Amino acid sequence: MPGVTTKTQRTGRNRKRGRLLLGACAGTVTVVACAAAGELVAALVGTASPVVAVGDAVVDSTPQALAELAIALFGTADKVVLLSGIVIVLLVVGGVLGVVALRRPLWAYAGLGVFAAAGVAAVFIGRGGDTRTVIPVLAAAAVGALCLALLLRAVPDETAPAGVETVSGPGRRRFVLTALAVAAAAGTAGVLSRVISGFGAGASSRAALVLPEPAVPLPPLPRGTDLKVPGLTPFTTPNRDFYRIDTALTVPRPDAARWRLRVHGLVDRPFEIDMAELLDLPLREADITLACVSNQVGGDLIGNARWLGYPLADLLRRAGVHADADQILATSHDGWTCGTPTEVVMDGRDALLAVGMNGEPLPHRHGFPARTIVPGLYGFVSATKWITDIRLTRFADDVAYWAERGWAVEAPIHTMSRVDVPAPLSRVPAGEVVLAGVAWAQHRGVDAVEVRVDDGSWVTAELARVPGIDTWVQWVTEVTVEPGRHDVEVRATDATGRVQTAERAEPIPSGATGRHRIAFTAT
Ligand SMILES: Nc1nc2c(c(=O)[nH]1)N[C@H]1C(S)=C(S)[C@@H](COP(=O)(O)O)O[C@H]1N2
Ligand SMILES: [Mo]
Repeated sequence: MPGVTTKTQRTGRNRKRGRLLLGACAGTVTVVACAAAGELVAALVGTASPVVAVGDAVVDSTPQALAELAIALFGTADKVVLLSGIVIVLLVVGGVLGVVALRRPLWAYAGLGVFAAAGVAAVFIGRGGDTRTVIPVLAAAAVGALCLALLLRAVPDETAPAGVETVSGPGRRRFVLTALAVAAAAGTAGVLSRVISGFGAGASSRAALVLPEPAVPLPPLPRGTDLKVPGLTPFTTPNRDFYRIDTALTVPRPDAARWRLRVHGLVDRPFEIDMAELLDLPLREADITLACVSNQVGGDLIGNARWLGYPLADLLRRAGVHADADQILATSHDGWTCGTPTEVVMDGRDALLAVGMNGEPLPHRHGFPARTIVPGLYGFVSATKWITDIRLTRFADDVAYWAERGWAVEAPIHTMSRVDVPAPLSRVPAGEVVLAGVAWAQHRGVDAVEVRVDDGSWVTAELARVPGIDTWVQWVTEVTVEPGRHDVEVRATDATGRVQTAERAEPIPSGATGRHRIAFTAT
């Protein structure tokens, strides 16, 4: 009868809807179990988890424009956003698979198979190419199939007479209990995987690592490197505040005891060195400010630390570099690559294979157990974290990770300055106002910093002391301003006499240029 719904029809429809819901639930719980199993097995095997493997593949094959958009939108939270996106997609796809499974279980299992195949493909697309990652992928798929079978069996039968096995009766209870049990098992596996990777060999080997005294120590920082102006960036960036940029979705934690660095390629005497041997070498300290090429004018992807390490030049001399090897191609534990001009590393500057940062072993986020650091070059062409391999080659023959994606091959850090005080858009009392900030021109040194208010005349700021030419320098000055809104602009002059350009350039391909300008209100 059109327009009229009978009671039986209604219960039938409700029951159907309830079943669909249970199916979707079975699918999502299955996916959660898959992911958890993947995490756990990955932690046990010591490889990337399937979700991270897929994320790596996405990162590595994302077109440059999209990657930039993601960074512009989410900044350093881009990793979290990407991983959350993957998880959401997985949950939705799981729900759909679950619904499909009610009618066509085989299709759902085939869907799981497609998942597994995509995971395996991701392992081979992503950098690193640690084929052992296939193990957690397959384990996840197997656990998924098992859980799906379990959950499907618990979904009450559609054809059962009402009151016996209905979706609202004991049948549903059985399903809910099964789903809860699977979810609890997944939760336990997830927590366990965190515990295992957290207390894994990498973590304990960092705790156990004792840095030797430097053979060539630096004196303490000269008095007056830090002007201690409130709101001004400290001269030394504490490790926990140091910016982190890398393509790794989860922080690699290589085991220092098993770490080896191979030096090979266009050299006379290729060799390998392990951590014990490296720590036995005469290490030196260097104050170096590291900056990211993606840093915008006024941005904070820059930090300064006292590094402890062995001169890269000495390491290369030990290998005997061929005259035509113009590129040092470094590779990290997770397969990222970095190309540095050989000439720059050999020119006498403090280019280091670093093991220490501000008096402690490198934090995992900053490349434990060893990384390179080259004063004067942006990080993407010089500062390989979790380094495992150095191959001498030629720029004509090998292209590093970011160069392949449109970034520059050679990338010296631009002369740059930033206003920290007053904070942009802040309110300060009118009259005498303190202006302060930092300026940098690594390996050239900053000779002068000038500021001007409201496009007036340039005022020379006072510079703090610095231990050398490889760090940033704090600057400070005082101006008198009327109540109202004001602009502050800053420019640095480096020791080669070059004044920081006003010409605006985007970070890609070789670093942003232009001058930092902030506005504040005097009241
Ligand atoms: N293994 C690895 N090392 C890496 C990167 C990376 O993606 N992977 N990124 C580089 C970039 S772009 C920068 S700016 C510096 C940042 O070092 P930090 O995270 O210790 O500040 O690391 C460099 N070393
Ligand atoms: Mo960077």
